[in-house]
Amino acid sequence: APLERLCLHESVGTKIPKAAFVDAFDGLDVRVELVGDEASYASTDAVASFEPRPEFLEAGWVHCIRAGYDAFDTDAYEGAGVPLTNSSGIHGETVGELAVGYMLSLARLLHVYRDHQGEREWHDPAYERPFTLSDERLCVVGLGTIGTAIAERADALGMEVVGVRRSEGSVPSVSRIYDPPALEDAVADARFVALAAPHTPETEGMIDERILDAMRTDAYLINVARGPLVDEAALVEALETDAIAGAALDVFETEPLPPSSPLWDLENVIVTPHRGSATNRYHLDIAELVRENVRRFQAGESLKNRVA
Ligand code: NDP
Ligand code: 7N6
Repeated sequence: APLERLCLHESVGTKIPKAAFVDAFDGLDVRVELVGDEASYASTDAVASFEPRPEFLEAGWVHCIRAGYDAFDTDAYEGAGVPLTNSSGIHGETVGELAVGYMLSLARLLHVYRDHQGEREWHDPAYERPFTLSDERLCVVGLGTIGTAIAERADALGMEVVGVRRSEGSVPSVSRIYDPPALEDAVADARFVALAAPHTPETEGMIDERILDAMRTDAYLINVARGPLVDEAALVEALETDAIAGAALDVFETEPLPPSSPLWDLENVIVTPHRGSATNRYHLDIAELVRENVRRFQAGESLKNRVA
């Protein structure tokens, strides 16, 4: 049956302004409504949401406004025959630039100077500490939209880029690609290791004590993917014992990061509050994707970014 209504679930409000999101669908040929948890759905409804809800399985199609759809039960969608789509493909620039910002700061100590600025201190770091990114090696784990965007930007800064992913084939700006079982070798010579793979049973805990030990002692870990990819206790241990040099983290095992986490206090760690995709146009990027899929749905074409 053709779609008659596009429901924007209120949970989108945790990441984007709801009214602006509704406006971004101006002129769409189906009715657009902001809905709450009291709503019920029919096969003529599409739902766009940040969080999953069991009742979405009654709809005709569900769109997750995140790239990482690990909170959605894909088996349930497949069982119910309801297509689920995600928002991969739109985070290259936003998350790619964040990763570059992290690397520049870790190399040139912007975060450290900012800490001292609060004390009006003209901070003088150890001479050996700052370095340039040029010629340093970056290992990108997960070479999709985000991983590729990080690789391209690092390449433009003169870095040497290697990467890890399961599928075959070369990736622009990446000089060597390793299979996931060779992760230990892939990270061994890197100054930066950046995580950009989805959270799956296979990637959960992939950065553990063994991998952290394999990293150089002057290496930095960047996580813009999902917290559970990293054994956080092992990471804290590695940071506190100087087994690695530092980290920049946008995602955590528990979010918001609890005030009791030791990560807050480490000078060599940059903590950002899961804002990798947070820019003033995120709602427009998502709306463009959803509009395209409304068009496809109505035309009986296969949906873009279908994940179940
Ligand atoms: P994509 O689906 O485009 O890319 C994911 C990549 O990961 C693919 O190249 C895939 O390649 C690779 N991959 C999958 N499994 C493994 C594995 N076991 N080892 C190594 N690589 C693997 O997703 P995006 O780039 O759009 O997003 C990636 C993740 O980033 C999302 O799933 C989400 O969790 C997170 N994210 C975080 C944001 C933030 O705000 N910080 C914003 C947006 C996304 P292959 O199949 O060949 O292995
Ligand atoms: C912002 C979500 C994703 O998976 O976690 C990120 O896309 C950001 C709505």
